[in-house]
Amino acid sequence: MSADVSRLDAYWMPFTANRQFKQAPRLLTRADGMFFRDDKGREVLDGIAGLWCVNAGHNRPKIVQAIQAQAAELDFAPPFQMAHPKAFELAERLSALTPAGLNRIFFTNSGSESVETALKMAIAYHRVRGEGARTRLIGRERGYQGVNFGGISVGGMVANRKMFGSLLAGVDHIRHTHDPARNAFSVGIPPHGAELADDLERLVALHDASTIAAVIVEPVAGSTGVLLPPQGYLQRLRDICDRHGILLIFDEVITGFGRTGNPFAAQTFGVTPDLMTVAKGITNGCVPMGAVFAQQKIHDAFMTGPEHLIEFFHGYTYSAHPLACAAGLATLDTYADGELLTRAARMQDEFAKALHSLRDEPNVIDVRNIGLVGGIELKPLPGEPAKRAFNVFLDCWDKGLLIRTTGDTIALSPPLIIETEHIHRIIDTLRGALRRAA
Ligand code: PXG
Ligand code: PLP
Repeated sequence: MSADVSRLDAYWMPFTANRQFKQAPRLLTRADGMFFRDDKGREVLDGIAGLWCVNAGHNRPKIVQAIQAQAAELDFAPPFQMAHPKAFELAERLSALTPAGLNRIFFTNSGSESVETALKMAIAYHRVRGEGARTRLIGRERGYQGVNFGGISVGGMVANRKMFGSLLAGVDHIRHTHDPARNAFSVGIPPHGAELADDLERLVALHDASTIAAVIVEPVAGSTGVLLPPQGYLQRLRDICDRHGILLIFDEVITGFGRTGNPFAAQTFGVTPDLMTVAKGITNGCVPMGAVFAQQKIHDAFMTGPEHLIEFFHGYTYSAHPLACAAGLATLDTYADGELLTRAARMQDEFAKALHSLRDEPNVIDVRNIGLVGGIELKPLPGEPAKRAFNVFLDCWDKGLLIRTTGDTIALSPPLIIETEHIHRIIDTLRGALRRAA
């Protein structure tokens, strides 16, 4: 396609440097397995599973066929006071994969919607139990909970918050866990910082537990630069929540569906939340869908009052959309066929070794890894934060590799079908780009 600006004007692109992009558009036109193709027919290795979502790789036949067949059979079914069979089937299948007790599934269409849903569920849960004063929501600095108002309020990425006014009232944040002074170049889970969870006790002392509904954290923070929880940190958060009757929400939009070596990071870390938000890998990124997994006790608390009345005044036109449910079922089949939800555990040592081989390349100040997630933090160019990493991104694209950058951290999250040859190709390409960016 030609870079005719008149054809590029109308599309206001999300989270994109629009003017820079439109001068030299990067257009993807096909995908299969580990690879994209661009509009010039070049092969581009997908180092980030699309956007942390195409966990089984691209163009998987079962998923493609399921979507095609569903579109011809039932295009839409209203989700309020009505349903279609695959919504129940998918919820049952998912509830068999989730950590203990998270067996009530509420469908949404994105991670952002899942977060809004979980926050509302938490506040309403306390209210239906007669603890209506518990309305405060606690997030974490450097957290990413999507882009809607609840999510940016509990989130902790400054650029995503500062333009948008006063946000939700009654929100506070615990400290983030990024501590390169003590943990730089840790292989896997960093050793130092479990005590950072005690920051929640500080907020309990300030606000009183009786005003706090929930705490939401990503088990591993993705968007903000692959920040891992220190050893013992998540368990400590769980214990503090239990002590004070606060619900613990894990935002597993990125970590869900195999990224850390188990179906969910809650299983990898052995800590079970009260609510879990997911999206992305639930349909292998093929049809927009998200979900909230709730402990049965939370669901059951709503099931009171006259039976003909709606219990939870919340839902989306496209909740449990037939195309998404069909894609979700075929995605779970595809994950099962390839044992993909535990494959990251089998690949992580090899992946970690390759990643950490970059530690002595120019300007690398930290390397972080878990499962099939990697973070490579670079020293910023003086006075130009994020530019060095963006230059590496552009260089990799030029050499046929798609990576993701956030600030000066490079994030890798390849499809879980990755093989040794792809790992080498990713690392070799990155190594060259890091040297050229020096
Ligand atoms: N929570 C978490 C933890 C996420 O990672 C969302 C919520 C929002 O999901 P939706 O589907 O509304 O985008 C996310 C999304 C990146 C990147 O490059 C990460 C996300 C989205 C876009 C880019 O790190 N995560
Ligand atoms: N705005 C208007 C005017 C609507 O009628 C609706 C849904 O009916 C919405 C927003 C919400 O849309 P959705 O259910 O797709 O989130």
